[in-house]
This record gives sequence, C-alpha cells and structure tokens, in this order.
Amino acid sequence: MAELTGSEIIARCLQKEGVKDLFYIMGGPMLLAEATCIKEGIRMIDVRHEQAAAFACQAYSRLKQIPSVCMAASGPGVTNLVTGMANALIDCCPVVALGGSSPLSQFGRQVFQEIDQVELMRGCCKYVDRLINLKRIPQQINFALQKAMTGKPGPVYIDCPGDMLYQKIDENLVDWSYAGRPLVDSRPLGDPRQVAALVSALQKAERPLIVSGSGVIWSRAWGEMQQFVEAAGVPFYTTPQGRGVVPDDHEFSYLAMRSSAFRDADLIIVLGTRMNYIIGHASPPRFGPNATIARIDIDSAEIATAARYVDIPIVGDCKEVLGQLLEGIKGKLSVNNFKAWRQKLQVGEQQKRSAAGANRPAEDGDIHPVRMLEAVRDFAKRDAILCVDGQETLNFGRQTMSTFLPGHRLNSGPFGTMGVGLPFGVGAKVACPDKQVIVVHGDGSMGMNAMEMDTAIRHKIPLLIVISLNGGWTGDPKREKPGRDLGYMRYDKMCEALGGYGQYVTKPEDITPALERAQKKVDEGMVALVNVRTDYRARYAGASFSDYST
Ligand SMILES: Cc1ncc(C[n+]2csc(CCOP(=O)(O)OP(=O)(O)O)c2C)c(N)n1
Ligand SMILES: [Mg+2]
Repeated sequence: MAELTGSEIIARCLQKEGVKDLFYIMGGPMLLAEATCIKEGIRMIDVRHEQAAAFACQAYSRLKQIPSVCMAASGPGVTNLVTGMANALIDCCPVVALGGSSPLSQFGRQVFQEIDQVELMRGCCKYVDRLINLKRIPQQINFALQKAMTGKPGPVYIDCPGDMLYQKIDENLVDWSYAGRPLVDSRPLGDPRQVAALVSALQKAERPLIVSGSGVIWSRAWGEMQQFVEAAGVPFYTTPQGRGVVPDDHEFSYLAMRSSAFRDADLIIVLGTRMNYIIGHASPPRFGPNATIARIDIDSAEIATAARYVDIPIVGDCKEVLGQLLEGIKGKLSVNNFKAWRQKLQVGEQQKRSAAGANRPAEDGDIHPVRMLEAVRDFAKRDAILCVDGQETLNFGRQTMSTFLPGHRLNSGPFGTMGVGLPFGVGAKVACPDKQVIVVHGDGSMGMNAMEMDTAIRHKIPLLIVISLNGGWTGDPKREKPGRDLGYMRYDKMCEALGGYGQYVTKPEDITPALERAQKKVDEGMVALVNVRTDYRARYAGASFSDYST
C-alpha cells in the first residue's frame, strides 16, 4: 500500500483533470508538486515572472476554452501572481493558480514567507480555497476547475501550505472519486417568453444590431452567431477581444461605422458581454436613449445589475439561446429584413474607407505606427493569432488589423494591463502550436515582461514579435509627460543576446522584408523580433475610455 504526499496527490489530480501544460516558477514548498507534475507527463513551462505565468494561462484558456493552471512559490511568488489573477478576473478568464504557502501548523509565528495569501487573492479571484485535508485534495482541485469554468468564468486560487504538501497518506484513504470528474457543461436555455419577446422586437425593429463579447467564445457559440446574423440580416459588432467570432470581413460587418451604428440602432442585442465601459455601458451618448435593449447572458446577476435597464433579459447560454432564436425567427424574419439599414451602413463604410487620408497618416521621415500595423496586417496569415499590447499600439491596432477566427485576438483587455502581450503570445503558441502567433507590442509594455523572450526561446515556442519603438510610453507630441521617455531601446539586440533573431527597422519600405526574414526564422523554430522605430508624436485620437489621458 503506497503512501503519497499532498504534492503527489496534486500532480496526479492535475493529470487526471486532463491538464496538459502548466506555467510556473519553481520554488518551495512547491518543488515536489512540480517535479511530480513532470513525472505525470504534464508539459511544465517555467517562465521568468509569475505574473507572466498567469497571463500565459489566460491566452491558453481563451484559445482552448478550458481552464488553465499555473503554480508559484510561497510569499513573493504568489504576490507576483496578483496582477495576472486580477487581469483574469476583470477579463472573466478561468485561470487556476496553485500557490505554495507557509506551513499551516506554524501560521502566526512569522515563519519564512508568511503572509495571508488567501486574503490577498480573495479580491482578485472568483473563488479561493486552501488545502486542509489530504483526503479531499482531489475534490478541492476538481472544484477549483469547475468554479473557474462554470457560469461566467473567472480565476481561482488554491493555497497549498507546506505541511499539506509534504504530509503523507495511504493512497487508498484519499477520496479519488472527484479526480477528473468532467466539468459541468451547463447550457441553460433562455426563458421561451423572453426569446419570443426578442423575436417580436426584431420584427418591429428597423435598425437592430448585435454587440457581442467573449461569452460567445466561452460558449463556443460562434457558428450559431454567424447563422443568426445571416438568417436575420442583423449587423454585428464585437468587443475588442471578442473579435473573430464572425470574421471581421463578413458582409454584415461595418467596422468603420461603429459609432454611428451604435448611436442610430433602435434595438441593441447585447450578446455574451458585460455592459461595462468597453461598450459605453450600452448607454447614451454612445447609444440612443430610446433604443430597446435585449441581453443574452449566462449570469443573471450581470443582467440584474446592468448599467442600463434591460428591456428583454434572457438568462442563458449564448449557443443555446441563439439556437432558440434561429428557431423563433423561422418564417418571421429573413435576410431581407433590414436591407435599408445595412445599405446605409454599407454606404457610410465605403465613404469612410475611401475618404482622403483615411488610414494614411502623414509621414515626414518617422514611421507612423499605423504604417507598421498595416504591414503586419498584410503580412499575417488569415488564421494568425494576434496579441496586441501598448496604448497607441493597441488603439491604432484595433482600427488597422483584422481578426477572422474566434479567440484569435488578445489584448490588454478591460483591465487595461500593460505587459500582457508577450506572455499572451507564449500561452497562445503553447495552446495552438501550429498557428502563426504575432505579438505586436509597444516598447514600454514590452519591457515589462521582456524576459519572456527567454521562456519562449528555452522552450522552443517560436513567436514573431513586432515592436512599435516610439521611444517611450504612449505618444507625446508636446513632450510634456513625466517619465515618458525611455529612449530607443534595442529589443532586437536583446532578442539576439537571448538566442533569438533580431531586426531593427527605421525606414517604412524595410518593414515587410524584415517581417519576412523574421518569419523565416520563426518557421525554423526560433523566436524573432522586429523592432520598428516609430513616430513619438503619433497619438490615437478616437474614443477614449476614461476622462483622463494616459
Ligand atoms: C501594468 C500597467 N502599468 C501602467 C499602466 C499605465 N499605462 C497605460 S498605457 C501606458 C503606456 C504604454 O506604452 P507602450 O507600451 O510603449 O505603447 P505605446 O502607447 O507607446 O504604443 C501606460 C504606462 C498600465 N495600463 N498598466
Ligand atoms: Mg511606446
């Protein structure tokens, strides 16, 4: 009869839960758990900052629509996870972190790396737990994954005290019945009365539109969404990270008309996204005051506490509710219904795109970031995964670069976190090794997790990184911002020093050839970085999310 330590039970549970890849930094008291995970056949990717482990998990989860797992050592290892977990919370992403902690039996004695990690994580997670009984570890691990994924997804933290990790128990005394118990794939249908109300609102509407979000990704409802858009003839917009659920170049997508479509719509279907600042709370001034608001969301509390009154609330799974709507509109709505509305958006779209100077910023020597982003756009494969980070880089990127597949656009997200880009690239490439992954970074945000180039190089995770090197944080035409200037940092040389391939570009015509040379190296298994010197004055002038500027 074999005895097992808590650490070994954890590793065995993770293996039984189907965890294939795990991001971590080694350290006590987690060493035995980490070593056993390796023995269990889990791909263990050791990163260079715990924050990056949580970010990498986030990208991994978004691309696979499953929970992801990271580990950290006690004390500072866990505190370094905080920003990553907070970002996952605000992004509603199922990241599960296991953190080592000081022995339970010695809490309060000021032992090594003692700090209240459970309390610390509570505000950054959907759920927190602590291992207190070896018999129940399989249940606690399974619950963590269930809680992360069920309903509105979110991060979970499990505190692992050192004495739990090294205590032993006869393996037959452990309750294994929960280990690997399949996640509850809960797919509630919408209330048929509310679904019928939405169908009749669509029949009455003249200018309906869909604003969708990541809920469509978590529910894997993209096929149904496209069918609904096409069957009902309803134009759609997505949140920045929800892009690609229906391809950006779909005939019912009018990206350049976003502001006027929002303002003019008389029926707004908020589909699997929060009514937060990202979509202007679906409220005036960005949306019309008299529009009817319909909302489809898995989380009833989201609907009940919406920033604007929801006229037609449908609590349910996006995929199921879209299926109900597709049934409901049969014989009542067709693709011809909103022709005049679509025509108006189409004409406006064409006018905007052909307007003099549209997307063609003046250049007087320095490369405008848009020029760089257009080169990336034209170079990227249609199924590329784009990870975008930085302020101007992110804003110009949103306008310039398209996405055609669900989950294939990742960015700083609703928490506005700088430093996510490169770790997202690492997580994305581990999740989808056969896809082209392009990380487009501002130079400042690149510096935050730049050592993840080393992670990618050591673990043979071939990435293409493109930097908008505007010499500092954000555009600063008047040179007035404190702490803005960083100088023109040679990240290309840093990449070379770490064992990758680097290119430095100062002329617009050299961007594409440099991207091609770099991608060739990526195809050979290397990490490649193209450092493009861009105009420090270029400042995005579109809709701003807050009253103050960054
Ligand atoms: C972790 C974090 N720290 C600070 C900020 C504040 N901030 C917002 S945008 C920005 C500048 C980003 O600069 P860079 O990455 O160089 O991109 P650029 O705008 O220059 O393209 C900063 C520091 C933030 N959002 N997140
Ligand atoms: Mg910058």
